Amino acid sequence: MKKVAVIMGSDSDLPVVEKAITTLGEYGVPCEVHVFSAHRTPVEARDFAVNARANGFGALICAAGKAAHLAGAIAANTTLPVIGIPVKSSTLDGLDALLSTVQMPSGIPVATVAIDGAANAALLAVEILAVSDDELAKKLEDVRAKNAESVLAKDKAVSEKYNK
Ligand code: RP5
Repeated sequence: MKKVAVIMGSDSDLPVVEKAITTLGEYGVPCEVHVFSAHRTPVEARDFAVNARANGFGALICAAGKAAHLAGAIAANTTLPVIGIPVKSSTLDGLDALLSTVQMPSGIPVATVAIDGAANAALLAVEILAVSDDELAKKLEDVRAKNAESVLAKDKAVSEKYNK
């Protein structure tokens, strides 16, 4: 199976990013975790992106806050799918990171999830790998079905209380 990289701009992003790591683990997807910064370690970030396909990665998750250029800088150096997590680490509550991550110029896409949306970033990476992995696709379907059951149970409880 291809690996997923989980890259963050600073170790201060780890509390948000951990949800992506645990979610990938729940699906049995191997991942590598790194701290690379588009601004503080641009050479290492570039080198990782350039070599990622040859190193067995199938998708790259990039989390950063403030003037969040990490996902874009990684995407500029690979044709692997890049998923950006804007991190709420600033006085602007993550809106700065959201706009920096999502507003990519044509030709260099970054699939941007919600501010602090680490779980969805991991699920999107799993979905990308599942395009060519039927077992993984089945796991995704099973979890969706289980989640739907839990919401239906909540509907039942609320209906019983209020719809008499
Ligand atoms: C960004 O600046 C990082 O991704 C982090 O969200 C934010 C603050 O970084 P630190 O100053 O805590 O290292 O580059």
